[in-house]
Amino acid sequence: MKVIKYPAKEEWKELVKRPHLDVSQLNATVEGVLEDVRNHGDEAVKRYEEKFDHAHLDSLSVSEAEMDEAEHMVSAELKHALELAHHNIARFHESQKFEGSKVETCPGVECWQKSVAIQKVGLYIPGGTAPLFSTVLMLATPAKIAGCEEIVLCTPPNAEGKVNPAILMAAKIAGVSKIFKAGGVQAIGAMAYGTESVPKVYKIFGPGNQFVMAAKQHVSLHDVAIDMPAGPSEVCVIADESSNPVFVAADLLSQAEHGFDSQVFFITTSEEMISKVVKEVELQLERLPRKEMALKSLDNSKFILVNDKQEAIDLSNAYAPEHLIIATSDYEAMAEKVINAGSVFLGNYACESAGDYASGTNHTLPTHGYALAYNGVNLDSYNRKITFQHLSKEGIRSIGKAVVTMAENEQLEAHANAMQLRMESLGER
Ligand code: HSO
Ligand code: ZN
Repeated sequence: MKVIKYPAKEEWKELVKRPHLDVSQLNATVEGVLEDVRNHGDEAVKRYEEKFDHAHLDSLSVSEAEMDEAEHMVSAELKHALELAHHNIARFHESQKFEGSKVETCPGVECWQKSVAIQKVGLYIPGGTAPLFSTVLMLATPAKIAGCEEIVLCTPPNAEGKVNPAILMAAKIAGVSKIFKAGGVQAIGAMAYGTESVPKVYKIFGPGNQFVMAAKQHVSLHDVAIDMPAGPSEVCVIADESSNPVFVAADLLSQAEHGFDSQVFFITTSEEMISKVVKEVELQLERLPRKEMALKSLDNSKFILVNDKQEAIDLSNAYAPEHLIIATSDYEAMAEKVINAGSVFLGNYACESAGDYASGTNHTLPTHGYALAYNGVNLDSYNRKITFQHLSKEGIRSIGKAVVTMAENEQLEAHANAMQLRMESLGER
């Protein structure tokens, strides 16, 4: 933990910097695997599964029998938890449905938007140290609500060729149509290009390691859309003298346990709070099975003492955190001032874990400062807004002359002509 007291504004730029994420040295490997998958389909995917996941697969698809088996392996308690989370995520994302209305911009000129679901989407769920079945709910639930016809999910199998049962259970609850045993770059390639068994999709969602990130970036150049650029997960907690140091420490640790590169940022107006939180972090850390991971990321964490609340929120806005917890007594007033963040948690009880799992908001959020320009996954991530327009004869009279004048001034005679002909047909000139 690095404690920084009253940093000058000129130092902020350095303070909010994330470690440089350069995936370019992985590009040669990643592009090689992608090309192989593009050219050799299932055969290449299976070969890389053997190589990287040590899984020998006859088929990439998860069968009905495997789905049933998984259902029996998941405890009733976890099933209920998944159902509760799914219910809340569905409720919140259903409330995001777009109600477009027709607008008459001029007499006889009507314009409107319609939200239309992307037909085929691909979801990537990493395996690794903690299989994130919650991410299945976060990605598949809005896809289903949006009305995507095909929801494909890829996730790596273990060495026995099996997928984590909770991932399968979550996929079933959220309504995923097809599940494949494929991880890493080969999974991204399979969904971007399509193979004999994996359908090609139009947009790929989901987190992953640096190889997956590089692969998503690469396929997004020509072949498929992606949800957003991604980096290590991060949290910023703002506290004052009224905050609960036990809760604050727990929230910082919940972020730190994600990975050795997780970003933990703590801003406070109270010097006393810093020492209380540091003490609590040390205490709680001892009880964590992922202590080593948390310790590494805490090493890079920053605990910052600022002069007042305005400075606290300004610094947070400059950092643009993926998650922002405002645990101060005046959280409502401070929330009004948030302009850059992925998802905001207010008060002493809104811990990040609530949003990570079950409150209803999405946990796929912009990291690495991308919150300056991106938002997290929501219902719109699975839709396109298609615009429509209709012009009546009156509409031609309303805007015809303006269109012709503009076209002529852009020296685009064919454009002018397309309108001119219609005007003439109505006896206009
Ligand atoms: N905090 C992660 C999501 C997550 N946490 C999944 C636990 N499981 C990124 O928002
Ligand atoms: Zn988390």
